[in-house]
Amino acid sequence: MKNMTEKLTAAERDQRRRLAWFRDARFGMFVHWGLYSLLGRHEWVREHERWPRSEYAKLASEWHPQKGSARKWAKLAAESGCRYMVMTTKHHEGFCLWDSALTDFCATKTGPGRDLVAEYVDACREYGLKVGLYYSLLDWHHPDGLRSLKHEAARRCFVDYTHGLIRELLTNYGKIDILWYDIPYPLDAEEWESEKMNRMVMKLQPDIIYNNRNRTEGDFGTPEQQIKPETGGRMWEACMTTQTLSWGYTPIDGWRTPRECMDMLRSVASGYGNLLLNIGPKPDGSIPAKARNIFRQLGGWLEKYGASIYDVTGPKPFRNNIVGYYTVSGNIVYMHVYRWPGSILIATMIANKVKAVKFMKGRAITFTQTPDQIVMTGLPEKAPEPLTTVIEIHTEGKPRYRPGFHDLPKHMAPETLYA
Ligand code: JFZ
Repeated sequence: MKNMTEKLTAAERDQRRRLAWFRDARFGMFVHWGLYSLLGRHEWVREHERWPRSEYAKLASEWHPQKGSARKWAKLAAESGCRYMVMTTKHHEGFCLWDSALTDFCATKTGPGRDLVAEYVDACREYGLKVGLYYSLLDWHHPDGLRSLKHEAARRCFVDYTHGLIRELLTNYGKIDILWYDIPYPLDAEEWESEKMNRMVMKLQPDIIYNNRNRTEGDFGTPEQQIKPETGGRMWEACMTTQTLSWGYTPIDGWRTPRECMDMLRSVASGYGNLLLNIGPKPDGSIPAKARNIFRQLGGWLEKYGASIYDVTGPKPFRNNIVGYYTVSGNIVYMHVYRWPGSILIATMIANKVKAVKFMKGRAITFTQTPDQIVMTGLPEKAPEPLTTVIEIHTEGKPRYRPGFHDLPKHMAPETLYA
């Protein structure tokens, strides 16, 4: 990212404006819901089990989700400290969850008999959440979804269909905050007409942000199932499952623990990115209990310690280590201690004089400071907060970094370090 004093192009300035809310959003809820939810064996079930097109399509008439489902997700998301949601409006299976004029393979003309995207968008707004729409470019249902690779006439037809569906989504539901493209197989950017697609998106929704999965750079990166900050200040969002086995609903037990999900949250905060944490609702729309519990626990923790996660900058140049991940806000360095070391804890890298050390929302901590270390003593043997304990280190002035052995260029290296 260029700093404030550098000249930005108009496009960069506009991107910065559009991304402003997203930079500090930190936590969102991803929802994978579609015909695959009925089978409960992964959202790729049609492909994994090689379902014939017509057999799979019959599921559409068997799907009868309950009214008010989206409101329950949005309520849970809002109560859990999420600031946005993203829902699959069409996954690879090709079924459109909204009222489309371009296909009959959609929610209003089959079993559901209702516009599930409209219900979702309304629910997000009711709970003050930003609205994200996931859209898979890859389409197993459309006859030209694969043929488009080899035949120009098929490509023309399929690309028109694709741009048309995206146009519907961004025209008929008011303000949309995120367009979350997925898998651009089988075409390349030129064949998808991705630049033109983005121009249409921006024209319909001038404030929207979109990701990088239509073979263009997009506004943010999307590391998947890994917390890997983008370099150069580019905004990023890690999408992660609460269930190791599947994004879509499955009754098979592969649940992550709340603690593992907490680890994701402190990691993204420390890398100045966002976490989009997934639920796969059951076909009726209800949320699996284990997923609900994960969100509730993170929500409870955030209610208390949210200030160390939202509206902070990443640790740069503070580096994470096995016990402590750092975030910074004003004159406070927050240490997120995930693996509690016992009665003594050592913080490093802070060049400023430390004025006070304390448990966030708790008691003061006794410490001594040398030029390189802040040694905290008299700590409990067990982690006071099992999900992650937050320690506040209050510095005199804005936190500055004290370099270590590996940070210094040769000419600056002192004779000895850590003396
Ligand atoms: C895709 C989908 O296939 C999957 O079902 C789910 O919706 C997920 C969020 O996105 O899966 C991907 C997409 C991109 C990568 C890996 C899996 N990737 O870039 O490594």
